[in-house]
Amino acid sequence: MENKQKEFHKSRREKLINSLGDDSLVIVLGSTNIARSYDDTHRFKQNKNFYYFTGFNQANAVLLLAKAGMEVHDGTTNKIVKTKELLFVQQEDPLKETWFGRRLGFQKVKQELGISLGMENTKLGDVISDLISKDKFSKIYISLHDLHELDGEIKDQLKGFTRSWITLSTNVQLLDLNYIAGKMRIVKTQFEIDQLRYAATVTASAYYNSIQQVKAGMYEYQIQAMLEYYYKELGCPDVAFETIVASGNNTCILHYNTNRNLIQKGDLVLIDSGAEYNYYNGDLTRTIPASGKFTKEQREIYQVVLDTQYAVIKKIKPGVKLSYLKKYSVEQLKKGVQKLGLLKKGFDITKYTLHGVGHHLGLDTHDAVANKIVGSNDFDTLTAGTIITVEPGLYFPESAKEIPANYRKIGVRIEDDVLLTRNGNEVLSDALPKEIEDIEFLMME
Ligand SMILES: [Mn+2]
Repeated sequence: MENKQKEFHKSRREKLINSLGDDSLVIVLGSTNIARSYDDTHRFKQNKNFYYFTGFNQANAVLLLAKAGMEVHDGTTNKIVKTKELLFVQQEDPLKETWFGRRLGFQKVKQELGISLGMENTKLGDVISDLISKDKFSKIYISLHDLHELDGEIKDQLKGFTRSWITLSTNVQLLDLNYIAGKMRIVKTQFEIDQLRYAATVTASAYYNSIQQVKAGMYEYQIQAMLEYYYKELGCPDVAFETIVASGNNTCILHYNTNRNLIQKGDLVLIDSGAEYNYYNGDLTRTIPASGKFTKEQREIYQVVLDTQYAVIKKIKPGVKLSYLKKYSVEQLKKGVQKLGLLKKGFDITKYTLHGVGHHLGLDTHDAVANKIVGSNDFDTLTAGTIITVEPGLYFPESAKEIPANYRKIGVRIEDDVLLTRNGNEVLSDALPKEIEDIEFLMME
């Protein structure tokens, strides 16, 4: 791992323990492999909080942190050592490594990851019992969700710990790590901004290259294949989430990702996708005409969404609330639809806007935030260094009988990734066209 990245994760561990007292022990659980079918597993994804504090992407690992230090037996020197950070990793195993991939090994933890001490995860159970029995810690931070979902080697190691809760919890406060980790993750460091900028740039380039090749007669998944080819070609080995390529009436299904339909002449094609770079995510949406030219109706709806997106982005600067942006976005969309005269007076636009205006973006595509809570919570007010998506949409499905028939089967969403700067904002995906003329130009044969 590069020094810059090591420094970043180290700074996160230090910030976390410095915000806690000497009486606190932090247990950060990594992910394990999840079954897909028979003996096949899903592609391994590290737990995002664990990644944030370690940068380590192998399975069945656990990080312990304590500001006051932990006294443990170091297997390498055979001495009792005191450490503020301790990473448990999988045991080296030549046979398993031949089948499933290399393991770091506990002795390389310090050199490779910059974490003071490494140990084999077979010792986790004993170390935790020992630390707790010394009565030094009156607060234990752990993710309740991850603990509940726990599986594999770590589950076995933590059996004693979870069994001890009945007596432990009357003496020790068990606190959810997700809340403080989420609060930290909301404001991005320069290192994170660099990763997110790269993810957004690669995503934008892949869209630029793919949009030019879209035609009626293709299957939705063929567009997905092109996009994801360019992500990989440009240095992003994975996607942020399942790519959405929706044509025709499918544009009105928000998380449509079956991508199996044949694209028809005259369809709109809505593409919502993102490249993942170093675990950081891009998330863009463009809506384009399959035949290269928007129809009059598509153009009208598209322009309302585009004008709304511009108007919302203009409002983004430190101090603005995400809940306000959502309200403002819906108002703008409503005004635009009203002007077109598509609906009777007193209509409910939210039937057609369906979702909020955007979300925080980071290690998670919907980043570690309770974005449904509005009002005075920690995450609603945006500050410099936060990154959000801005993605207004209008969706008029085939079944929307109160809309004139030629305006149905039209779903439009336009999404960009926006960084809050000290005085305003910067659209990280600004290079990707979204004006009607620019898209039509790009799609010209
Ligand atoms: Mn999004």
